[in-house]
Amino acid sequence: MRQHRVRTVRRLARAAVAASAAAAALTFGFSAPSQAADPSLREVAESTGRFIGTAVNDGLLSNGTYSDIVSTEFDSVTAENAMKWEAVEPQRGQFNWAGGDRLVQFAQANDQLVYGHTLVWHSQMPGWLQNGSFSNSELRTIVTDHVTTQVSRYKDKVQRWDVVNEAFNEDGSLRQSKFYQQLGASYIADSFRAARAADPDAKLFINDYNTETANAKSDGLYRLVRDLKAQGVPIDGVGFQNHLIVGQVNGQAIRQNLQRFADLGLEVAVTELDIRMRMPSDSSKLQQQARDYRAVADACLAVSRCSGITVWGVSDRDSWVPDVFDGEGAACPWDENYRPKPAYDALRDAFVAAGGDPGDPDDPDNPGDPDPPTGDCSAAFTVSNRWDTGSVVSVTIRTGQALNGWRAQFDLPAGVNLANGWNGAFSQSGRTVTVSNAAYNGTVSAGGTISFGFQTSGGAAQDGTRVSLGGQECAAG
Ligand code: 9MR
Repeated sequence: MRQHRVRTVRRLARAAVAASAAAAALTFGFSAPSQAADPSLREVAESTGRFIGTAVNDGLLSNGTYSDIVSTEFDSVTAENAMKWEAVEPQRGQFNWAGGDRLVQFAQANDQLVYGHTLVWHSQMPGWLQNGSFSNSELRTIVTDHVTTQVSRYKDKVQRWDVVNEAFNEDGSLRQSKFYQQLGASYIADSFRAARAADPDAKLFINDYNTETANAKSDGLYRLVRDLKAQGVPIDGVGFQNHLIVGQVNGQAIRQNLQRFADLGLEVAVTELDIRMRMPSDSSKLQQQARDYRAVADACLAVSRCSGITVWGVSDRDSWVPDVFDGEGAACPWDENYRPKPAYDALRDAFVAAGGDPGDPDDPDNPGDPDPPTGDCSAAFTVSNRWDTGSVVSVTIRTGQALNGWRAQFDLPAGVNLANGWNGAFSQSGRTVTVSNAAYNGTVSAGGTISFGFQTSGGAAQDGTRVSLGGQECAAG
């Protein structure tokens, strides 16, 4: 977002980070983080039309230093554990939404997207499911009911879901999970269909690890998603976890692999990035780690359908790595004392190099991009969810002529502000909101559609608001 208001708010927020970090240092006995750079990661990412996210550990949100970094540096959050099946449905049919709801509220308060993780996964299943014995048809109903209930709960609040997680063996065959053993591969298509029915606007992903480059496992994943698409199964994207090792990152191979999935017409995303090293860390390992982070970020940014990057944890203090890999750690962009590491700078540099420096919007030398031309258009502006102080809107524009880059505009009611948006780069000036294409959805064929969505704060948007495309008002439609 380019508007001055947002930047000012964020500058103030960063000052608050420094202040509360100093307070936290007294409380927790570690030193205050050095001031993170300005503009923040989320600002440079938003200017490229991509998101930058982090896994969030629910228990740490009450730590001011932690939550300040999450809110000021990231525009997307993923629940590290709170939305997993064992957390959400600990007893059959009894749901515990506390952790997930907290994260969604945090995201709404901080203008962030939510990446939902994860609906159907062989790991972290509740005991009743793991150990229970069910007929095939009962198990199918259990799976689709769970997907339906959870996606419905967070309809219009979670923009992307890892519907199926880690379905593959290393050799590219499907993992012998309880789901696969009883239901065969059909559990995957059924899960996606249930998710689409519950929230038609959420982007539906399949997510896995060790699939970052071309290998037997990613080949198996490729064949599956190609076939799902061919069968009309509602899948939108593929998540690549990217739990990597310092010194073993091949950016070019990652880019090529992202591109082959993108060429199937799918969104791709880096969903769980961390890059671990053998401990103790030293400055040469940290420098290599920074180069490796940069390589992954550059790979995503080189692929127009790569919508964003999520890191798996803010700081080395919070990471899952040391618990699982003996003698390894220091995998995150912030260190144990919440100080940004060279890896943090590398991520920022990657977005800036991809055109992500928002610059100063008050600078007359920074006029923004010219309006691309458009022909006739019709637009549906639909408020899909509203509450006292906000709303969720989805906009679909049909264009009469082929576009290579687009810019849409509309007005919000007085006092209503744009909070966050997806599938476009958003800015607000007065009541007017301008949305231009993200890197991955600028090309639209004649008769094709543009879809984006956003949340408001301060009040609700109005159903049926008129939209213009390239300066021409679109018909209602
Ligand atoms: O980071 C998560 C850790 O706290 C949990 O104990 C663990 C349980 O399996 O899951 C970790 O997150 C995993 C993610 O959900 C799926 N991909 C691999 C991640 C790291 O194990």
